[in-house]
Amino acid sequence: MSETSDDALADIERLVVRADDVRKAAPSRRQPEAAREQAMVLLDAARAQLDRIVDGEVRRRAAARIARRIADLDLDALAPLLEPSADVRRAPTHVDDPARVPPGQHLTAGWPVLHVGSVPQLRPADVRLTVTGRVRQRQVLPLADLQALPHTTVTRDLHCVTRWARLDNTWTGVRVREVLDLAGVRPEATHAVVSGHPAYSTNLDVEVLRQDDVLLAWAHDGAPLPAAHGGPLRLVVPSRYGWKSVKWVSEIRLTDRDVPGYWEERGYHDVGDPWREQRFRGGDGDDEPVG
Ligand SMILES: Nc1nc2c(c(=O)[nH]1)N[C@H]1C(S)=C(S)[C@@H](COP(=O)(O)O)O[C@H]1N2
Ligand SMILES: [Mo]
Repeated sequence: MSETSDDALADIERLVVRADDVRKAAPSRRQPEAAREQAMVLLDAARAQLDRIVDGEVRRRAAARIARRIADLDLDALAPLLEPSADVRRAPTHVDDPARVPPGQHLTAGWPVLHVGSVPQLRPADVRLTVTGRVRQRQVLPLADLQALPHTTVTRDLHCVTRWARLDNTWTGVRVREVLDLAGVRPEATHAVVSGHPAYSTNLDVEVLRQDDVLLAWAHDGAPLPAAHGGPLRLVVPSRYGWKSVKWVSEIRLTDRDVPGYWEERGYHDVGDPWREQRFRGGDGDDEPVG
């Protein structure tokens, strides 16, 4: 490995260890919030070193080590959003069958709003979904055309990698499968990169996209999807962590290999199955030092 890469890994290791110390000490500080912010600054500094790592695999492993800590800090910061909110139905916070909740998830009554960047204000008339890449016939579908296809309604749980879960979300939309069939997926297409505003993307298996409950949704609990939650149109992939459910979805690009998206480039797992706790790369609880 190159010298810069080695230096970057050593810097990251040092910053991560300091961030862990600061976070551990936070509850006993007079201002726990300030301590957590300090930990976040250290982790941001660690993340800034990633570009210096030449090897893509090594970079993504190091990114994962940082990402799992940022996710934990995010959950602390999200606390107020986990409470019941005025604008949405209160979600159940206990279950009769504990096996219904994937490992490490905590039930929330409210519906947190989580995304990178700010909420794009899209008029329904401006929404287009492009289906492109390894397809026979590229499609550019206005929202009205999608809504003219057969509708499906499913009730599913939403699991965020930062450990909150919202049960019983009722989504209405069109199955992605329906749209893929319009475009005609070529046999060599194994994966897709799904993109959304502003400059967000994620990777998914074609097989997953074809599942019965994978929708392009425009309604939640019978009401139009609020802009903050991805309205007018979002992807919903119930079998994966929430980061795969792209809000303000704009494109599905079929590919003949797995191309990491926004968070996957930053250390999140390529698959992201909550039942297997595939939160970050390097997998299931594995957190080897990078340096
Ligand atoms: N376009 C876009 N979609 C996104 C994200 C994002 O940053 N940008 N964040 C994802 C994450 S991490 C989660 S948990 C869910 C959250 O959806 P919600 O804000 O409706 O709860 O949206 C996902 N979709
Ligand atoms: Mo998330």
